Amino acid sequence: MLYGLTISLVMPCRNEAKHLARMVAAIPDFYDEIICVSNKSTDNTVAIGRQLEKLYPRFHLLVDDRVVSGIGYGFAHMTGISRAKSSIIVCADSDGTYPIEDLPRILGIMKNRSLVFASCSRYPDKNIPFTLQLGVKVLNLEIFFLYAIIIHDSLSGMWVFERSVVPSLHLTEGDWNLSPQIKLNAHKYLGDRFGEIKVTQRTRLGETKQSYVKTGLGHLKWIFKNRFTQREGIQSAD
Ligand SMILES: Nc1nc2c(ncn2[C@@H]2O[C@H](COP(=O)(O)OP(=O)(O)OP(=O)(O)O)[C@@H](O)[C@H]2O)c(=O)[nH]1
Ligand SMILES: [Mg+2]
Repeated sequence: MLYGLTISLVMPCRNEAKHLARMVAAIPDFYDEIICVSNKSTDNTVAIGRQLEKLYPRFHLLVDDRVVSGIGYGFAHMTGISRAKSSIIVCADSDGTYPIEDLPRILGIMKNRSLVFASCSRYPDKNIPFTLQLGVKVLNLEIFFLYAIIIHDSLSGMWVFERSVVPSLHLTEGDWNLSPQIKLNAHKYLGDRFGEIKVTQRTRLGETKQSYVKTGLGHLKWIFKNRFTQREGIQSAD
């Protein structure tokens, strides 16, 4: 509970067993509910999640093994979001990269700017590798030319929003493309109640498994296609 608001944290999770316990132990008390959604984990993520459920009543481990071309990041988010009960939902990766402890500041800015959806932008940040920054910049530019939206971090994986706006987000993408979709739809359906707030990213816990070029090209294609064909509706595992 923060500023009189209940808070749910939703985290997609694949093969994060090595540091899940450490990460969950460090989550601030103001999160009333922590929902971790494993997708096709092949390590001990689910078993460790079950142990954590016994230790922490606010922690829930869900499993959603649906995938699109092997990826279930979007499905995991949609399932977690549809199960979240609090008035504020925070979505963030479970690899320790996003500053979830920064929520009091973020909510303060949202209140001042009358935002109901904030995407937490990692850019500009000179410490992030140049090639990654360049990839995100190309996608930001694509969004600018196709949608006339100025966005600094089209791929941020941390979003803070009121639960009441979930139906307006029209989430459908089961793979990585949920990330650009949530921002484009928030902008489309919420107008100036959508905004970006700068955060500072940390180094990932554990090794990266991301195929940056493949995922980036997938985003480039999806952002283009989405401009001309849009599907609507949230999909959950139920
Ligand atoms: N549920 C689910 N989670 C995933 C999947 N792939 C990755 N994740 C999780 O989603 C988050 C983002 O994935 P990452 O592998 O960190 O991808 P990234 O942030 O683009 O890349 P790096 O952090 O640089 O490795 C992490 O918390 C992963 O555990 C998936 O297919 N399904
Ligand atoms: Mg990551």
